[in-house]
Amino acid sequence: MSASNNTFDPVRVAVLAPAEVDRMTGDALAAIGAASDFDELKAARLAHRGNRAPLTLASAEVGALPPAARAEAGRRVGQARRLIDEALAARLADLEADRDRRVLLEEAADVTLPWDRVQAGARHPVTTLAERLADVFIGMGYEVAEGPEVEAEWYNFDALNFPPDHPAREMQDTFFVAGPDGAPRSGMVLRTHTSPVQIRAMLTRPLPLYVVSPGKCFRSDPLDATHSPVFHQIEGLAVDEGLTMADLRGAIAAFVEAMFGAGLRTRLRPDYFPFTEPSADVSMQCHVCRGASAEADGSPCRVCKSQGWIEIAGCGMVNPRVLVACGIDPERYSGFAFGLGIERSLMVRNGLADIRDTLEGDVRFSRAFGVEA
Ligand code: FA5
Repeated sequence: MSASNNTFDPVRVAVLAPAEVDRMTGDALAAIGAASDFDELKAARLAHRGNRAPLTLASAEVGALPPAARAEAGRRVGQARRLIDEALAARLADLEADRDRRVLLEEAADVTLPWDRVQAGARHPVTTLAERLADVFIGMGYEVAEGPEVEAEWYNFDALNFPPDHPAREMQDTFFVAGPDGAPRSGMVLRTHTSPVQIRAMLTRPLPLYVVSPGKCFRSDPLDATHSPVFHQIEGLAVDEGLTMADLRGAIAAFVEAMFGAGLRTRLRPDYFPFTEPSADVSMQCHVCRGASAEADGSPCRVCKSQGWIEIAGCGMVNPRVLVACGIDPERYSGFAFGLGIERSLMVRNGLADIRDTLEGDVRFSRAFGVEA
């Protein structure tokens, strides 16, 4: 600010002269009117109303005028400021209205467009079937238990009463994890079934115990129409006082009816698993011909190959040696277990001829099952 200039005529302080204030106002209004976007308007505001704007600098001179001149100069500058501020506000409102109009047009959603052009992702049918199978047992009071896919041999074989020389341990069935020093074995395997989860559950959960364990398994089986080196199983295990083979039959019958339809009979035939005694394989009446072995037109049933029955699972009463290995008193507790292949169940349930269809990731395959989120 200049020093007090009592002797000066206000009109002679050049920057406060009416013509000069009008010129500054005119410049400002022209710049504001010409601003075609928010950036240009901001630049105009800084240039004409900012700290270094000519009008701001001029208004600093008002205080240096003699009192008589000060009021008039102050009014002039104040009015100029008001005009510029109003112009800024009006231009800002115009630009905002323009932007809103443009956004409305550019971002409008055409609600008449077809909505199903973009394919929604969906889970694989093996996953949804595994969840459905687990849900049947959850509905019967079972809990879901999980275990690692890279498993200790002890859980996968020893604790399940596989003798050391059991053929299932041999290289053709099992992927052994190599040791760190290049040794062919490390004591770890890719689990060959979900049964090791039985052991983990018995070792860690309180009794009585009702668990179901879906999961991925690995075997060095060559890939063909019914075998895959990577597949899924679901395992059920119950350990309680007084459980018998009748409870096992009841659980399996309830499960088959829930998955394949009411009224289908189940059949148990003797089988062998080291971890169950007695052991059985489970078949269900063919859900297509319902045991008639033939289709409605008399041709052989394609699903059960005219057998009338379809094998679906292995099962049995938990071998007392397994209970002992898990620290459970076999005099007090008994248990039953069952396990089935999920891809094979999907094949039976949906009439698939080739397990490889479940592996290839072709969306046309998954789409045929419908989109289940
Ligand atoms: C077992 O794995 C037993 N752990 C099942 C069991 C559990 C029995 C509890 C008793 C008590 P198995 O080797 O039969 O059993 O395999 C079970 C199912 O896994 C088979 O019926 C089949 O559906 C599926 N499966 C086995 N190998 C393959 C494979 N390479 N590809 C696809 N599915 C397979």
